[in-house]
Amino acid sequence: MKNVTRRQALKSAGILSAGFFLSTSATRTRAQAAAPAPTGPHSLPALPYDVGALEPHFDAQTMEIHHGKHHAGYVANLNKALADYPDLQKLSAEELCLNLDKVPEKIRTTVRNQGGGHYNHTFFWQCLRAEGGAGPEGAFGDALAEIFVDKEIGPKIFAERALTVFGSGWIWVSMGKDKKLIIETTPNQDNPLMSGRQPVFGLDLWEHAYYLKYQNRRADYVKAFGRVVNWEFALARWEKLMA
Ligand code: MN3
Repeated sequence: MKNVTRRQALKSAGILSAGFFLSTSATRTRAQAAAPAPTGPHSLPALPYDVGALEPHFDAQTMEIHHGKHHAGYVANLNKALADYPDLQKLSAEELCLNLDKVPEKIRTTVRNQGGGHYNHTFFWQCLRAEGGAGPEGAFGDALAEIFVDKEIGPKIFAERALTVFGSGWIWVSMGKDKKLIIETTPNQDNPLMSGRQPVFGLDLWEHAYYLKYQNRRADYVKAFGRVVNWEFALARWEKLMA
């Protein structure tokens, strides 16, 4: 009964009319005129926690701007870039990152930057958690220890590598086809997917991710990250990739 009512409501609102499903640019223009919010295949996912949940390590204002403005901007610009490419609109941000060579040259750089930005931030929010706790034990802990030297994420190689990124970029722990973990850095909004690897967790090193609270002190920001790593998420990623 509920479904029928909902269907009738949608029908009377014109949403179920045949024209709505036509992906012509005329239809899209009308839809945009009716709703100025970013439309398109990609949408901004909600943060999996409150903007203030990671205080005092990551401050609420930074999280709010980072998610609500920066990430939202990547989503809006990605949708804009894909407006005339209905086939590409069917691909997820991950699929776009994995298939950049199939994206027409005209929009390839934009899709790389904006699609990468959308994928990276969606991934990054999941890498964070209030009171992330101690690093993982077991086989994942051992695999990490090999690249971190010890299980502390803050002081060793990860942090040193994070400081070597010049300009804007990311640092990742990622897995190649050989199932080995590596630490890698990427410029701009590039990510491991674009080089045939899968991210296990990552850290945004753009100044917009930390400047309000830490100004130029990137090392302090990386150290703070060590307190809010969502190790459950990282472990789940690792287990899935190892399977
Ligand atoms: Mn960012």
